[in-house]
Amino acid sequence: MTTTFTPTPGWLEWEHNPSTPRFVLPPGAVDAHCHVFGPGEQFPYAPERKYTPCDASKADLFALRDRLGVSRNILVQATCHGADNSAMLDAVAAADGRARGVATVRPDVTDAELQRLDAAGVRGVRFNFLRRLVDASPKDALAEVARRVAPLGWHVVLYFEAADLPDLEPFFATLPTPIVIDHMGRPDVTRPATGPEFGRFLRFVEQNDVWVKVSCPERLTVSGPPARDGETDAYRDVVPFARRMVEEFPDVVLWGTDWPHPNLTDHMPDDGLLVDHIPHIAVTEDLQRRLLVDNPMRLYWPDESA
Ligand code: 0GY
Repeated sequence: MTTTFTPTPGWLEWEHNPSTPRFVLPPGAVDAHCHVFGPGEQFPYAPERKYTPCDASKADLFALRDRLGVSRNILVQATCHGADNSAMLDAVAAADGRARGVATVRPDVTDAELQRLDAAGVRGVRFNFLRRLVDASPKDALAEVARRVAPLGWHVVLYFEAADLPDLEPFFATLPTPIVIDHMGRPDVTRPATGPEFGRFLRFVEQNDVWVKVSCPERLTVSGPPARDGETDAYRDVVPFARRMVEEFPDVVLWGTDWPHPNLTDHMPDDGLLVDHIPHIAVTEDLQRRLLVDNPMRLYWPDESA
């Protein structure tokens, strides 16, 4: 018997007809943060989930990839699938070597399972600290997961909000793996990009083995999305943060769409316009190549990296 899932009320469906970007991505560009959701009938959502998404299949993802001119994807396990990585692994397997995965595992995961995930293309685990998405995991359980995956050469992807960084920073600094931070640590973009809060984040990046995704302007913006013509306003309040990150840390920044954009109720971004945001934050071809190709290749496909 299959189960039918009804998306959480108020949930916006992802954009099925994104504009074709004006900005042409360089050959080999990697979307380093995206998800697949279900389909629920084939890959049921986790009983402990905090939301039920609209289905977003691997075929939908690959269609978007080709529409945007992306070459490769990093599929990040979303909380609605809990620690059942099957939908993500199914998509990575279907991508013909053009995708890698970031999984969720529990501390009691077996070595055999970790080996299986590694062989399937997983290169990291994700720790999520957003209270609206997950119940808090004890730090010692997370530390145990990090200890278990470190020998595989994996990294830990961290999702947290800027206000929580002071509390979490001592724990992050103990992790024995490289760290990848989602969405620039979710800064409050009503504060200055030159102010002490973002400064603290930049210091943390400087002092640790950290990579940063300059992703999700659509989640961070307060001024709102660009007009459909893309030129009028490229998420302008987010630009100073992302641009500072890209210019001060050109060798550890990554970019991603965050498709299919879970948990958005105000506006659903046009993924074509998210691509058009890139030249506003990485203003030279050299910075664009590092952000979109060189850095993600070094992290996820080191054997093929130039
Ligand atoms: C994201 C976004 C979110 C959700 C998840 O794992 C998840 O459920 O990541 C969010 O609601 O902010 O950026 O991937």
